[in-house]
Amino acid sequence: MHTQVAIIGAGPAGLLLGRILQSHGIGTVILERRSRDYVLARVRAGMLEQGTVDTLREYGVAERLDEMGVAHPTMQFLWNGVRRDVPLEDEDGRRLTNYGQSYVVEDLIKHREADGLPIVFEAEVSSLDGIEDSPSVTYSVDGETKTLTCDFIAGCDGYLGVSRRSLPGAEAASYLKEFPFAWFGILAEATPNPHTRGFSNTPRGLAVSSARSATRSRLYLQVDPEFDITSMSDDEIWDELDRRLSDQDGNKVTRGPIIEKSVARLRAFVCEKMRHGKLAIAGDAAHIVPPSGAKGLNLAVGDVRLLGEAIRRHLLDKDDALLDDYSRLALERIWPTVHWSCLMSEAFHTFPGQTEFDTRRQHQTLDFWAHDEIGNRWFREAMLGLPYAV
Ligand code: RFL
Repeated sequence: MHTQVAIIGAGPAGLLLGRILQSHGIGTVILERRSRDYVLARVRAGMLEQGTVDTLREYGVAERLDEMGVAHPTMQFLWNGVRRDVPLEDEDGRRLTNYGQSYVVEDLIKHREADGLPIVFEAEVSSLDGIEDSPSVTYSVDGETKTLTCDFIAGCDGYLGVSRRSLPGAEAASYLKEFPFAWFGILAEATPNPHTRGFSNTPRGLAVSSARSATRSRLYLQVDPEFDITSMSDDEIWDELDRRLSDQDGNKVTRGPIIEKSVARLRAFVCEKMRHGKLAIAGDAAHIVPPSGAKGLNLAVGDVRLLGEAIRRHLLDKDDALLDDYSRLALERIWPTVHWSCLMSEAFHTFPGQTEFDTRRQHQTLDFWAHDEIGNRWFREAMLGLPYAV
């Protein structure tokens, strides 16, 4: 089989890149190691920057997002038991929107399938070859080994994928920071309580409460990296969320059936080499951020906007200038965003051995973002997202 662009991974990065290339008339095959059901059920991000919403609209995949997305004009911070509203909308009306990543993925898959374009599920890619001049991808499906030849490979296969490992020089250009905690996330059929939304800094650790839709809540607790997901009953989870999220007015989270639980280690990672020859990586394959900044999906969107245009010029105009500049331009958005996500983590979590002095410094940071004009402007700009290179 031959295609113009082989895309590895049917996460937001791979699926959106497929959609962007489709709009230029460029053929793609998406290879995804997981089943269709697994990909659709995977619960992750939920906070979309205005640029992400606009990009999904631009490529015609935002009908349901426009119907179901929940506007997020302010953000709530809770510390010392007091909840504060932090304005998030800017003068141009840019704001954040809550809409689950699983919905974004489902919208992209359904459009692709309706257009008759190929996604091969349960196709595990094992190696990439010929990336200097005549690329090919080896994968196995139904126990059979197959080869896909192509003009270009887009590695959108996440942090643990095969693409970055196949990119010469990537490892030497990679930087990793591990945080000493994890996030225990639950998804619940519970109408989000607007009075307990947001991020909470408490002596018991961080908690986060957000809306996935009008009837679904996504909540997180800071836990130890080795946390055992079976160690807390549902009632104990809700009690702990209430301890960390209740405020001066006694507002409590709305409870409901918990339909998903997961634990994620907090890491930050950047690979500065994002392209070699006819292989480029994008999204979590190239960088990951701690979820406290809510930036992973949004960064992936920025990457594939740029990469889609660079591949278009490479294949259709025979112009490699943008592709040659891909890593540099992408990193102009990536590093500040990774830095921001780390600052958010440092302001909200309880670190091992944390002293009262450290806690008071965290409160100073939160106070600056919430109440100081310059601090709030900085916070808003970071949360709303940096402009795109193209
Ligand atoms: P993905 O989504 O990991 O998709 C990669 C795909 O590649 C497939 N794959 C392979 N396929 C074939 N062959 C192989 N050898 C393969 N190896 C891997 C995988 O099965 C998968 O389907 O990466 P992508 O597309 O770059 O998207 C990145 C986002 O998923 C990620 O950054 C966000 O979920 C991060 N994130 C958040 N981002 C936000 O923008 N806003 C948020 O509010 C937000 N909250 C979060 C988050 C991530 C979290 N976790 C789970 C770490 C909250 C959490 C808890």
